[in-house]
Amino acid sequence: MNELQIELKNSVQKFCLDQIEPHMEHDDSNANFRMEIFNGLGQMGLTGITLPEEFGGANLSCEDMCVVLEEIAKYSVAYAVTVSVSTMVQSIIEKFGSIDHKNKYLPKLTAGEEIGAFCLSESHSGSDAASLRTTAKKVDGGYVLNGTKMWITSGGISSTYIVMARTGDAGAKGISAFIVEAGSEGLSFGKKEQKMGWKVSPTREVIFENCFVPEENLLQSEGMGFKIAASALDKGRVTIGSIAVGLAQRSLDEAINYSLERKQFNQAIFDFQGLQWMMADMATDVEAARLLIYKAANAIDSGVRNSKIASMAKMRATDTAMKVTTDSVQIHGGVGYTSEYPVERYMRDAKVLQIVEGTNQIQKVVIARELKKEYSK
Ligand code: COS
Repeated sequence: MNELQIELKNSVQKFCLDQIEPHMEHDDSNANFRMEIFNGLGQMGLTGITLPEEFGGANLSCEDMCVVLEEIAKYSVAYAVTVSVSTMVQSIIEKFGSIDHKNKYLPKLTAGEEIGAFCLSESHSGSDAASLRTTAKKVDGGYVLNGTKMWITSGGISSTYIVMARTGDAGAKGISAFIVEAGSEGLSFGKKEQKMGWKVSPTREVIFENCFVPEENLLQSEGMGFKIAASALDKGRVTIGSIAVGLAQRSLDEAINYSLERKQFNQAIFDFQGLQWMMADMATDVEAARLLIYKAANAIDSGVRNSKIASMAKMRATDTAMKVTTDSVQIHGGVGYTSEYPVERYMRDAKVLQIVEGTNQIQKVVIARELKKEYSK
């Protein structure tokens, strides 16, 4: 880590210890999202880290963003994910939007006054994203959207929705991307999903019923929607991976600290070689996952398309989080399974990391396709 990253990490840690950690147990039980925490992260310049300064961003690298997200995730995966997805939305607007889009939407998003949401999945199109059925019919002056998006992170609390909808034929080339504002007529939200983890972050259906979207809210041109979504996911997968690294690191910290204190058979349980080997494996896996995330982040920072390394990093980091959080509960024994200790929450928060932004099985599809391309040249 460079000096700036160490400084960033320390200030994020202080904010999280003061503002987030004290609420986590209560808010997890009550599925309570606090907008003031997100606003606070915004005031620290953390909600638009990679965006240019002219739109209120911090103009930092993707690697810097990974350092920040890793640190937030040690205290709350939910707020880290809210920042990650909202920044993905900003990156889409910054890369594919017009100057008017950027001036209109970015400043409040980068400042953390508002949140952005990414709407791709539908009930029958999760992994097979190109089969989505939400339609955008061309009408005078714009498009009319109809359909339902599922499992949308920050649904209902976001101001700006990037929505992929079908303007053309079946398949990826018939999909377009739109900016839809909260409060648009015909936009509503389904029930909050009752989830295993990520309870603080609201996940909802986003419903479009004859929702009119002005023509200027089409991003790029008709048919570009799938490419816009896929390239955004290349970044989103890396940032999700960095959140997994933070969660895994925190779970490892908890396991080591507990095992140094807990005594059985007249010694700290850390001193049993069986547990030492577990913790050595956990520490090695976390370190390896972090290095892969940094490599993928560096590829983004150098502007090289990075689908293969992004998928590798997302898969390895999130599988590591699942394994390390599970082992941390195991090391804690009976109390680890109760809410007296936070490690049961960490294990619940880990699971969906293997599913969101493309399941880890889909990451293998992406990796294998890229390998085939490389080796067929
Ligand atoms: N960047 C830019 N363009 C990309 C791209 C990327 N990362 N990935 C694909 N594209 C382009 C392709 O080049 C292709 O364009 P051309 O036909 O002009 O070459 C187009 O997009 C369609 O791509 P492809 O043919 O690979 O589409 P598929 O339907 O075969 O994609 C997978 C299959 C599995 C890769 C895709 O559906 C996927 O990623 N699914 C998971 C979805 C997901 O992550 N959902 C989570 C939602 S957010 S929680």
